[in-house]
Amino acid sequence: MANKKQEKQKGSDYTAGQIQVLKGLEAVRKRPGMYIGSTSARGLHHLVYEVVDNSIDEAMAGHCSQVTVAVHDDNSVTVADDGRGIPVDIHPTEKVPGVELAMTTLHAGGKFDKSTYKVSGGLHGVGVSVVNALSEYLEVEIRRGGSEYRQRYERGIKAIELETVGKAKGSGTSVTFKPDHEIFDDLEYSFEVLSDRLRELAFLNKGLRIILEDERNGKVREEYRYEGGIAEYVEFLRGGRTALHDNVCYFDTSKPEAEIELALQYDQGFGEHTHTFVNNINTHEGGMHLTGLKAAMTRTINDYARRNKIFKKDESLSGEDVREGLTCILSVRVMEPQFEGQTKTKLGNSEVRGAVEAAVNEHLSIFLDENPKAAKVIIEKSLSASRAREAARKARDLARKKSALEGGVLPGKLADCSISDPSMCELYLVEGDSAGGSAKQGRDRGYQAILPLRGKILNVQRARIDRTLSNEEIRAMITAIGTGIRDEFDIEKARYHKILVMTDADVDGAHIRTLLLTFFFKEMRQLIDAGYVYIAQPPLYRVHKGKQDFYAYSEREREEYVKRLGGNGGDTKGVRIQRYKGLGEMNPDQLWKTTMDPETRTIHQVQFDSEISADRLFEELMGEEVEPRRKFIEKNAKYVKNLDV
Ligand code: 0RA
Repeated sequence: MANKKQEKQKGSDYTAGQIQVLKGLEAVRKRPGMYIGSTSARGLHHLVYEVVDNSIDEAMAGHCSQVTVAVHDDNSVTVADDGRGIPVDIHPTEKVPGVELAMTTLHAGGKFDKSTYKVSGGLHGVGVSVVNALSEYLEVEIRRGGSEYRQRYERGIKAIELETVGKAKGSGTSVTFKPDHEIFDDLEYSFEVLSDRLRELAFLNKGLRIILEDERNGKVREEYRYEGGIAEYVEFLRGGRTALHDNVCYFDTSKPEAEIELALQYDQGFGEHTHTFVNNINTHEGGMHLTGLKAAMTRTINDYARRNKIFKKDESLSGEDVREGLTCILSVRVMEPQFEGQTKTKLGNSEVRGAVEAAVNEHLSIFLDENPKAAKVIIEKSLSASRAREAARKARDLARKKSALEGGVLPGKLADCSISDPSMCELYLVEGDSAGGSAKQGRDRGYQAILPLRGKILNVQRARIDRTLSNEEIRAMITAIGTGIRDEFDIEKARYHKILVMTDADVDGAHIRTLLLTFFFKEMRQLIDAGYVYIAQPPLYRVHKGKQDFYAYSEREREEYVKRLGGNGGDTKGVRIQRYKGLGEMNPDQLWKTTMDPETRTIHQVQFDSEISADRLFEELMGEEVEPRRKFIEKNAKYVKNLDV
């Protein structure tokens, strides 16, 4: 009935309600960044998460056991679940089917059901209507009450009324959409990026089966389902690091303020890998739940050690001490989360702090009591961390005194630039003294500084802070950059707003590049977040004939240039190809043209899709295990692909 009536409504016959809808979705199309963050690859992937979130909400409410995400040949995506199906009955006041409200009204997500935790309504949580507005088309299929229904939209505007397709068994929702090329710069979905997030969602929602199908070039299908939930996530994230105790400390408890789930395990490494989630959203900036967790861990471990007379008289452990070598996931579910902070990933609900603190106090102390062997190694580990930290503090004080005496001089190897405005200045970190020499000659000394780095810098992933700071190459880098590291880091003190890593295009170069990025990631994260860190890509080949000279950055480019100069395949017709094995093979002029001149160079800004995948990647590349490092080139190729240009 209602549907028939709407079919006739055209032009000036629109009702006030529909005009509102059109205005709402038009606003989304005008300023998509406001709703999904950006229209780059990140925003594109966000569309999938937005739809998946709705299915996850259905799963969290206990009505859905499986979610399938399929990427089709044309980069359209289907998200299907076996939930209750979006309601199709006519809404009493809005006079349209429930599904139509969901597809056309901003923030309609939580309208139906207020008593459950919602992913949607969280971080971006703008609802599926935004996906609808930003898609060339969107089709929704619903199985519910014995029938199958269907509706279609084009750029947010209804193209086919809700219709009954036929009979159906069971229930569920399937949404297929094709991101609009008028909106997005890049329409290509990344299997890696999708699989990382979907796997994470499967870990966070114990028992939920999530399937990812990629129908593009050769079929790929992955299935994620973890009965152990975040306890399995912790083992997964620990990867190759050697555990200090076999069983993961895990608990799941429900309090009035929040549902709290925690998993943790210690390893022989020196890093801390704690990740916190609120309603499945990674709270990168931490917040109240993290504060509660840290307080409880420090207190419980100290209490246990004191009670069991493990300390020598006035020993005690700091928060940092008890978190060395820790892999930890804290996942909380909160009814009405308040997200704060720059990226809205900091939990503001103060009542959650106490709830988490009490739960962790209780359950961690039970774990320690029940696992005295684990308790003993954890405390020994923390005590050794405490001693190392004390040694590092002494070393730092000494270094500070020394540098005060020297008047904070810049490293001798640095060829600084003459301009002093950091926003105009660039620092090239160059592999090797000989390439460093060429770079010094070839550069524009006005705004380009060169710091040659000799040999391999220390692997910071495996070293403690005291050893990191005793490495000369690293100290030179820190002084040249000017920001300091860790807690003392101050972005305002950056002496350059572009820091470019320039290494050879070979395995060693890739290794050094990864070492440097690991260092930035571990010790100067904000430098990456600020967008100051770049990779300079040197050419792989010079293709020339007579006076014509080209530089190729890939095999494909090389072939293109060879063709352009009239050569092909075996017959090169006087076209000469030089393969560059290292930066040192280029003269200063060539180095300038190919890798340093802003007009012609190729540089990639370093960005991470997700903190967790970056953390895992560095661990794989730089951690204890040898095997992953043998596969270095493969992995590294994948890594560079993940960089946003
Ligand atoms: C609100 C109410 C009901 C289902 C849903 C939302 C729902 C939405 C989506 C979006 C994707 N998959 C979904 N599955 C379910 C049903 C309420 C009822 O049946 O009583």
